Amino acid sequence: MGFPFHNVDLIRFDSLLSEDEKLVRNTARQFVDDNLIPIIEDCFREGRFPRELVPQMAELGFFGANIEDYGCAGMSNVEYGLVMQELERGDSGFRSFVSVQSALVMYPIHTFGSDEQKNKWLPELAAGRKLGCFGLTEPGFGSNPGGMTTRATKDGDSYILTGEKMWITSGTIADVAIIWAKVTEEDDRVRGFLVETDRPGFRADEVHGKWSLRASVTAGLSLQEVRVPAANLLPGSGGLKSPLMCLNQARYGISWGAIGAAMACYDTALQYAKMRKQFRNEPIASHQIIQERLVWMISEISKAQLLSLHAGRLKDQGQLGHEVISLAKRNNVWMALETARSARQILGGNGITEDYPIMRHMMNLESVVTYEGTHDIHALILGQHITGIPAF
Ligand code: TGC
Ligand code: FAD
Repeated sequence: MGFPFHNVDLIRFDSLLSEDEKLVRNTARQFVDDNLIPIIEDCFREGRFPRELVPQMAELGFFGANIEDYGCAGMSNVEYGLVMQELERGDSGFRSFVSVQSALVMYPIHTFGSDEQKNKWLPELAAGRKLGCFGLTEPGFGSNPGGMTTRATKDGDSYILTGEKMWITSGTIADVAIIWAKVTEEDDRVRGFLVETDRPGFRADEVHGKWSLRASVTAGLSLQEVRVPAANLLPGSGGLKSPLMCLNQARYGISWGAIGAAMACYDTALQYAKMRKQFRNEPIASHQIIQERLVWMISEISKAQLLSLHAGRLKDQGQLGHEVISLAKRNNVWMALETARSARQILGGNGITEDYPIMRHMMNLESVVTYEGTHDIHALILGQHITGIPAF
C-alpha cells in the first residue's frame, strides 16, 4: 500500500539545482521507486539486507560517488548528497550501507591509502564486487572513540591486531574491514588498517533483536591476534583525526539522507490527510491542528534542504568546517525524527502498520540520531566550537 511519492519542494528548491544535479537526483529517485520501495517492507520485517540491489547501484555509480577515478563516478558533493537523500527516502538502513561503503571505507582508502592499496581496493569496491565495513566503536567506547583498546603491535613485517569492535554496519558481509587501532610502537597513536575478513582470528557476529535499521546488517567484530602484512597499514593515517575525517564524510551524507526520510513521512501524511475523512465527512486536512502539523514539517524540511545544500556547496569549494557538518547532521536528523513522529499521528491507527512507511522510518531514525555522533555529542561539539570550552 502507501502512496506514490511526489517531489517535496515548497520553496522552489529545485531552482537552486543544476540540470546535472536534478538528473542525478531523479535517477536515484527512479531507482529507489522501482527497486527498493516494492521490497523494503518485506526486508525490514524479515531483517534482511537487499544485497541483490548491489550490482545495479554499482552500475549507477552510487559507491564512492564523489571520488574521482578508480572506477568511481566523480560526482560533486551536492550530487552525492542528493543520492543519499533519495536512498534514505527509501530506507535509512539501505542508505547506511552505501554511506559505509563510500564514506567510511572508500574515502579512507582514497585519502590515507598507498597507490597499491587504492588500485587494489577502490575499483572492486566501486563495482560492488567487494564490500567493506568500518570498525571504530568498541563495546566500552562509543561517543569517546579515543579511549579504544584495540591494539596493533609490530612483529617483523606484520602487525598483530587484537580487540573488539561493536555495532559495525555490514560487519558480516564485508570482505574488508577498516580497523582503527592504537599502535604500541608509536606511543598508542591511532592508525587505520585494512583487514581482510577471512584472516585467521577475525570473527564477525550479527547483532540480533534490533527494532531499527532492520534492512541493514550490524555486527560485533572480534580480532584475536589477527596478523596482517605491514603493507595493510593505511600509511597516511595518524591520530584520532583520521577516523574523525571519515565521519565528516558520512555525517554530511546523513544530513541529506535524513531529509529523504522526512520527505517520505511528510508526503505520506499529506496525502493521507487529504483522503481520510472524520467528523463532518470532511478530510482531516481541513482541521487546523492537522494543517499546523503539516506546516511544521514542510517548514523544517525546507530549512534542512537549504542547510544541506549550503553545506554541499561549501564542501565542493573545500570550505566546509566540521562544525557546520555537526550542525546539519544534528538539526536534520532531529527534524526527520520529529516529522516521522508527527506524521505517524496524522495516520492514526494506520500509522503503526507496515502499510505505510512512517513507523519504519521512525524506528530507523532512532539509530540515525545515535550513530555518527549522538544528538547530544553534536551539541557538545558545537558548544566547544562557539565557546572554546570542551564539555565532554
Ligand atoms: P579531540 O581531541 O577533540 O580531537 C582529536 C583530533 O581530531 C581533530 N578533530 C577532527 N578532525 C576532523 N574532523 C572532525 N570532525 C574532528 N573533530 C576533532 C581535533 O582537532 C584533534 O586534532 P589534533 O591534530 O589536535 O590531534 O578528540 P576527543 O577524543 O576529545 O573526541 C572528540 C569527539 C567527541 C568530538 C569525537 O570523539 C566524536 O565525534 N565522538 C562521536 C563518535 C562517533 O561519531 N562515532 C561514529 C562511529 S561510525 C558510525 O557510527 C557509522 S554508522 C553507519 C552510517 O554512517 O550510516
Ligand atoms: P554512549 O557513548 O555510551 O552514549 C550513551 C548516551 O550518553 C548518549 O545519549 C550520549 O549522548 C550520552 N553521552 C556520552 N558521553 C556524554 C558526555 N560527555 N556528555 C553528555 N552525554 C554523553 N560504529 C562504527 O564504528 N561503525 C559502524 O559501522 C557503526 N554502525 C552503527 C550502526 C547502528 C545501527 C548503531 C546503533 C550504531 C553504529 N555504530 C557504528 C556505533 C555508533 O557510532 C555509536 O552507537 C555511537 O557513537 C554512540 O555510542 P554508544 O552507543 O556507545 O553510546
